[in-house]
Amino acid sequence: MQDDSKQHRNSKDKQLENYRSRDKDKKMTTNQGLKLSEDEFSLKAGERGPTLMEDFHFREKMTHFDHERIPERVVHARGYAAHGEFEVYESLKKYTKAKFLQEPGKKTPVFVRFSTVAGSRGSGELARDVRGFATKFYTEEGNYDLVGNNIPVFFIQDAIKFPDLVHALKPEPHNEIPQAATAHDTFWDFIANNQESAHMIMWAMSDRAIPRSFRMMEGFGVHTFRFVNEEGQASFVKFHWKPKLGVHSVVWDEAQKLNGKNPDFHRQDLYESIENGDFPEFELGIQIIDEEDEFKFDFDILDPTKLWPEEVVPVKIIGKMTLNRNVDNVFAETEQVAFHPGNVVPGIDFTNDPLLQGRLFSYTDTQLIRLGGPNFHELPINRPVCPFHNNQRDGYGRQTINVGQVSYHKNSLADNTPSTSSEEEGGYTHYQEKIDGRKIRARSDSFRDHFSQAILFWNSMSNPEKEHIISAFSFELGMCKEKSVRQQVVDMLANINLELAKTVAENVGVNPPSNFTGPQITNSSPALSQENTVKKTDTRKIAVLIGQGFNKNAAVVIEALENLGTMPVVISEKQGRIQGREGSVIQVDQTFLTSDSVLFDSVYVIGGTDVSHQFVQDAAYFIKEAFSHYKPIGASYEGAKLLDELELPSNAGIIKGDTPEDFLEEYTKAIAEHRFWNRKTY
Ligand code: HDD
Repeated sequence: MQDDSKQHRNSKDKQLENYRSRDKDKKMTTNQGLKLSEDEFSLKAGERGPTLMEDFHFREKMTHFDHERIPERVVHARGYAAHGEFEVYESLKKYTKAKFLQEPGKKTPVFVRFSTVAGSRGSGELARDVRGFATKFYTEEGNYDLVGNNIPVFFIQDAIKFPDLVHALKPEPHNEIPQAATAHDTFWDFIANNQESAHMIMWAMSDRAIPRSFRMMEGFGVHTFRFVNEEGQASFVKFHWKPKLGVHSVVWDEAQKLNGKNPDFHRQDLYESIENGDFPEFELGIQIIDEEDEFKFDFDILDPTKLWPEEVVPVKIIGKMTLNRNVDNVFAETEQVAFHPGNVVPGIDFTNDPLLQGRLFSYTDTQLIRLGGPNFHELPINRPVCPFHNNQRDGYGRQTINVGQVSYHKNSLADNTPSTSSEEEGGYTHYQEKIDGRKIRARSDSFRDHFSQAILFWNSMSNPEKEHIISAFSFELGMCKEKSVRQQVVDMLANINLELAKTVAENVGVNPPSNFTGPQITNSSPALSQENTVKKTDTRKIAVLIGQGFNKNAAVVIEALENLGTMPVVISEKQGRIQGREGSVIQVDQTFLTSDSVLFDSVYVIGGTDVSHQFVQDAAYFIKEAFSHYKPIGASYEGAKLLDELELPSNAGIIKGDTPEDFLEEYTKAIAEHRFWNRKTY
């Protein structure tokens, strides 16, 4: 639980404190402050008679309940958020005048909401889907929102197609099936008929779409934005969040099982890591392209289906975000937070990316319906930490009491205030980009290459990653009923890689294309492969399978694992304490019934001399499942024997040993490795 007595950690927290209500130990009242004498029985005409209309308490309580729900977000409905802070490593003065990026060491409060895109508010979190990664910086110059995803490109190039994309990916309208999944005809029909999606669909079918944790995914601003410095000089910028724990994923079979075993797997992981003090950290990176270099690339930097390969435009790390506080109330904060890519501060500006331009309209519009009117900026979570004054007035749920008779500009009665600010005073001025063009509904020719970067992505994948992509396409298309849709997608894949297209075609029963039809692209970008990511043991969850008569030294290994930053969870047949040899005792955290291998990163088998047949059976199932998901497996004492008896088809990632000295180094290395793709499974 949060410690209320703690000093307020930053300016946002201090502001939120004004709105917190602590109801424990208080007297119950109506919303009018009237103390209540009874809250269980409605007011009736006689003990067995009808309820009376005059029962204001019943009416108030019931009416409020009847109105408790608000519309869920049209996309990104399923999300989870946390508070934190962003600290700048080095001044970005050279590129931007944004105040929160000027001084090394400066800290800015942030609120981050992670989400899936397609599913409803209650859907499983392990859907194969893009993840939203939206950050609100509460800066001294107003709120700056970086509303990104965990994939650096997007499906479409122009915002006018967003409703089509979303209609296609949401459950089909005639039967509202399937929930939180793109494995259905309309989505793939959209992809095949809107081939600008080729690059993004490769990412969406890659391991990126089934992250192990919100803490282990990258975030991207996607669009090209503009930095403007004090001298008015502009440069193009792309934003990256890099997780300190590296980028890691689960496997598809595991994801599907997780959705059943624990549909809250990602939020629980985030919530618990923050409660445990293992604060998730992401470094902020920027890629910069000078204005004069706008046309030096073989792609259009305004095209949101293109990334800037890190090997061509390096990512410069400029700061770090630490998520260090869970919300007090999910509805008040996570649900009511309103992001908007148009929330910018001086020094950050837009470009003419047509997807970004459309987003600049959509977000305010959606909040108006979702949050019920134009005053959502007054909700505590959305309030800037700096003062805000203007002549906007009234509307549903207005909270501010604007004092005085004047609510217009210009005026003389209030000395023409609130007054505007000059640029020097911090007034926002739009970058004076020269625009010269005809009014036209068209796509720029420079946006027409849909396949080069899809190929670059494919070329950059390791073999296991390529296999996962093939399986993902085969699964998703395999769920499409219309053969023509499957065929069209496979034909589209022939523009990316022939082997990919042919294998998928065979798997989904359509004609394999005979020729490669895309551009000749041979380069790759190693930064895109998860094989090259950071590999660490920190906070990895280990299922420790332990039974009656366990070796008394087991506790030493478990403690050592804990000291190495992993999170061992003791699992046995029954809850309570179990007896080891020579008087040793251990407390069981979970049972085979309440737990499952998919909830863990690794299994460590200890066993015992007095275990039952049931224990052996349950442990065998647990181990085999972890094994088939390529997870590292450790074993000591009787556990090693149990493992031998299973005759697993491969030794890759299987570490045995009885003492911390002969075992831990190799085992923790295996845990950091995450998965052993070279393992031959069943
Ligand atoms: Fe969007 C929500 C990210 C394109 C319209 N979007 C939303 C959220 C994220 C993104 C992370 C959830 C924010 C939260 O947690 O509350 N969206 C993106 C990215 C895009 C993108 C990275 C492409 C680069 N979005 C996009 C387009 C449009 C929208 C082209 C419409 C023109 N997005 C919305 C929305 C949502 C939204 C309908 C739903 C809920 C909300 O805004 O607050 O307005």
